[in-house]
Amino acid sequence: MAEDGSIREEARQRPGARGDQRLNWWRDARFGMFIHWGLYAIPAGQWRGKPIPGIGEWVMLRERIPVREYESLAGRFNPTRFDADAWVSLAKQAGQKYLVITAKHHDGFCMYGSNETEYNIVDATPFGRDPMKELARACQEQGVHLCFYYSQTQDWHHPDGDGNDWDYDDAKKDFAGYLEHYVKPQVRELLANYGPIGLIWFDTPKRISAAQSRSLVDLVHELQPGCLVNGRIGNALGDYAEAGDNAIPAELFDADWETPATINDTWGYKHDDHNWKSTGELIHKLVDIVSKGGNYLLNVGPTAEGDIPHASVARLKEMGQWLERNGEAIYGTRPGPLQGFDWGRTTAKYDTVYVHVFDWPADGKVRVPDFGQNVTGARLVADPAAGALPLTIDAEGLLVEGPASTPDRFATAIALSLNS
Ligand code: JFZ
Repeated sequence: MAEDGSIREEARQRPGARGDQRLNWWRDARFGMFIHWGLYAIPAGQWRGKPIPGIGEWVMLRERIPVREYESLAGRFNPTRFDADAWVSLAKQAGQKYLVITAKHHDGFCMYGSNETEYNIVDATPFGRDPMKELARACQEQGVHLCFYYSQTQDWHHPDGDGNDWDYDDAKKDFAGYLEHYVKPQVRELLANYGPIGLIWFDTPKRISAAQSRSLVDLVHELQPGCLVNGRIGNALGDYAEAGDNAIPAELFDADWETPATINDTWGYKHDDHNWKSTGELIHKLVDIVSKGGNYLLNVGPTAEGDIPHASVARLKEMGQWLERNGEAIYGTRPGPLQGFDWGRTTAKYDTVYVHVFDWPADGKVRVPDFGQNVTGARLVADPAAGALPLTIDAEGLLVEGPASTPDRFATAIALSLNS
């Protein structure tokens, strides 16, 4: 799964998903918000005063923290600054059309009110609220698709879940029983109690057989036919392929796929990870992914108080402002006809091809190689008032004359109208 080559293989095996109309909203969305939030936000990358390398939400496994000791974090979890409306509004402002949040990550702690275990945010924390209920309401109100991340194989808290071999004997685990009597009832809860769910994001499909993956996919579709399942349900099943974390395929990939990605280097909040990608890098990645037919699922890791780190907020808002100007060239688009050139990317929609220019030429003259279609006009997507741009066609292709000064410091989208 780690290399983009393997999502190709996985997608090749996935039966007929390409024509599935249930994915239409997701295909048009192109950009989503991932939220990794759980007890691991309290240690925030440190344990017993020592920094723990690696991704923050893995601290329990990394340090082989005994269940009884890790559990005690719940008694301290009180994110009073959590504000569902503000989180969903941030996603909106960022131009993200769906939101995927950790209902249960590998540490096994349920971030929603579950009847299957008391190890959940409502019953085990001083906070006592169900953030998923609040997010479900806010998402409904603001028109964002709510989706749940659910760790179906790894559960370091459950005696029969995968991953914890320091508290539990691996050889004695009843993984099938865990799936049947714990995972499935929890998936039922998530699909019964929070309204329409856009998709369930499963992860790390180790130990799970094809029959087991299939029965989970079937359960999701039976409970909510419109709810999608991501590729990490395992065994080349699910409705779309998942790339490796932060991995972007080198070339156009004609399938439904998504890249989950971090803004810094962790999913769960770590207070010493300040390795933030710049807004320009993030926008280029978004354009790159969309130009190759994928979706970008970009993560934030809120703190134990319930705040989304300011560095993330600032970048997301700038991305949203760029999308406010250039969204026409992103949402609802499909890969463009020109692939594999270094100064930009192309996307396409109906009778328009969008050329996203990363490096604006000093003289404002953009040369677009011929792509075999009849281009009748050019305009700047972000600046309709500028009108038609002078366009010349010769043997080499198109010459579009834009302004000499860079129109957009992140990327400039030029719309080329086609005569069809
Ligand atoms: C998984 C989780 O273990 C991690 O905590 C986080 O939730 C992330 C989104 O997903 O980590 C993975 C899963 C798959 C790959 C890499 C990390 N992969 O295929 O490259």
